[in-house]
Amino acid sequence: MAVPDEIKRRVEALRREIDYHNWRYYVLDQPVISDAEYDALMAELQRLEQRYPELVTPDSPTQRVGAPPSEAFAPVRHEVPMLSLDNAFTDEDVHDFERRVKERLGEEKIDYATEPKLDGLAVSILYENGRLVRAATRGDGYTGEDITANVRTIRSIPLRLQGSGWPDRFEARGEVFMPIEGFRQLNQWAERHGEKTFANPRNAAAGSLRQLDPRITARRPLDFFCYGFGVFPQDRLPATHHEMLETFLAWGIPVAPERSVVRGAEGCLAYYRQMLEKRDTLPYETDGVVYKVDRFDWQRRLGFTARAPRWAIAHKFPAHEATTIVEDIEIQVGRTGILTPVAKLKPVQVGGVTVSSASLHNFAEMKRKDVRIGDTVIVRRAGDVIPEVVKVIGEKRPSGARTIAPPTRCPACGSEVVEDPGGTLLRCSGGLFCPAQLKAGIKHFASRRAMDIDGLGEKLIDQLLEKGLIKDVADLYRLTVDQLEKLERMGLKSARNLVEALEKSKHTTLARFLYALGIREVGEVTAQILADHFRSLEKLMAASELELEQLPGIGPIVARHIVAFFRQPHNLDVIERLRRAGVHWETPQVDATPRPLEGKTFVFTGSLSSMSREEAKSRVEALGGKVTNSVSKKTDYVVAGEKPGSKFDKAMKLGVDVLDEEQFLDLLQQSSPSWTNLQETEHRD
Ligand code: D41
Repeated sequence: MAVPDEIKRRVEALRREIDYHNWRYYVLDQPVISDAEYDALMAELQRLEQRYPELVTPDSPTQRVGAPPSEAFAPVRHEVPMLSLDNAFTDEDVHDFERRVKERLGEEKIDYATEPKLDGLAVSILYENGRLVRAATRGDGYTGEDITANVRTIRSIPLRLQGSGWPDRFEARGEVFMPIEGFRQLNQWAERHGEKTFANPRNAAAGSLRQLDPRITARRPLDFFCYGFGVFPQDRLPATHHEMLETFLAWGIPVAPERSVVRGAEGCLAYYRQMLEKRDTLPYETDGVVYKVDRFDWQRRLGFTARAPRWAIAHKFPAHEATTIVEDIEIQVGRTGILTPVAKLKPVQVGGVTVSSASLHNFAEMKRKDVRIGDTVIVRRAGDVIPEVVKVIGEKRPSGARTIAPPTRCPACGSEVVEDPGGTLLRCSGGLFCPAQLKAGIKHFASRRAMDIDGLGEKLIDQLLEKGLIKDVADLYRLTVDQLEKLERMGLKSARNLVEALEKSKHTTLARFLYALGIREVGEVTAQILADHFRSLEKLMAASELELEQLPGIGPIVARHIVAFFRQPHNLDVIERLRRAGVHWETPQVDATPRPLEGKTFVFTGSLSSMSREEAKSRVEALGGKVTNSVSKKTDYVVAGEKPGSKFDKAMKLGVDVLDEEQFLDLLQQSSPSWTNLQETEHRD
């Protein structure tokens, strides 16, 4: 049976339209239709292709995951070698580079195209007659591997080009990378499912591209920015690199938005500083910037050395990772007594900051990574997270490298150490008799989201405790300018400021006050729930476990901690003295039924085993949340059941929180009045 012409035309029109919207969405980040409209187009195309399989072509937007898993990657010889880049590390190096360029060209005013240097993998993508026909890794620069099937799954890379005027045959070259948010999601997912996590976005991108099964690659949040070309007819080139990039963009090939054109080495350095400043806020990891002589005729005159062009240079940022030595492993005691092993490091510069310690998270993690005193380790500090030990360099372990055993006594107070029910955490049982817990508790009390006492830092708390000026948080309000002024690194001015900050902190809210008390398992969310419900401290203090358990998100464990806290004579005394010192708050306004998911938008994909979609929807709505059908940046949660669809991939791409069924049930439990058993994440100090 022949396919009717109108069907053929409709299929073609749908593909053009979907390609266009893909480009608007993934490359320009300027969609012109809603996700629902897009989904409808895709659904129509899929329906028609199912009905008329003879119409399916490899470049149809439905065919991103086309090829079956392969045995190995075939070698690809690069017709135009993929050169490497020389590096500059200092301003001086950049000036030297420009001096060489000027000398060779005999020109004074040089414009440079500048772009971020992405930390990913270089690939070359061949287009023939506007269609993606092959993609290859860089390999050794001369021979790479055929990764066409995997590259086709990267949504921002067009299978068919937009616009017009492309040469019959050309290569776009650029960097495949994994955006930071997608990397976080991927690792979180892997961790929850007991799978291997990746050390950094680059490794994750490499691991994803190296998959022999493109269905796996398709699940990975990969992206691509083009930075140049390989095969390309000489007579079709524009005059400059930056025009070339604009041309690629018009054909639907993504390029980095942060690109620019600058004049001279000074312009390059200004760009460098600007990008370094922005570095931690960019959605992808960079290891530097690249400067390229903008004019192609000048590039040709400059030519190449054996391995790299003379017209380009990479100016590296300080590394996010560094190698150093573990000099000691200390045990820190947090506010709730949790013992955390911390690696004390030989100080090292990481990403422009001196790092001398890195968290090992817990003893299980320390054992898994097998970190020992004397080891050479790789430490990593990306964005604004706490530095961590990525891995031990095994070959460099000295013969005497020592492990430390999980302690049976608290290193700060000697109290017995108990294992948390979960099994991974160890805890000091000393409570407020433990000076380390006391100190962390005071720090928490003063913290911004608790009583917000400006200027009361760790060092100062140390001094106050040492000098016996305070024994608990209530004593803070008896401190005088006179006493404070005499402390180290304090002056009259700081002493006055602190007393003023203390005075100001007295006016607070019940929720903040409850949070500041540091009751176990009572984080900000629970404190708010308690404040909203009881509206008076006295009523809360008189509540029974049973009564507390009736509240949304409060389970037996939390209830027990709350009751136990208010039974401690010491705690009652501190509260009494705080109130006598003048700590006060307004009675919170009455609130109607709690709507803990108010303002939150959910999207479901795949099937849930414990309830139907309908039921899941009504559960979310009962708690004030909203359920929609398509994922966008405004979506708060995507709930992925069995066999999730494209919404899952999209969530990964956009960095939307993805919950599996278990996490979703947890969230419902935490939020719901009838289901009780909150496990609020404990804030460790
Ligand atoms: O972002 C990058 N990693 C990047 C890499 C970039 N922005 N530009 C690059 N330009 C080149 C030349 C000048 C040779 C076309 C590169 C690379 N090369 C490159 N990446 C890996 C090896 C070389």
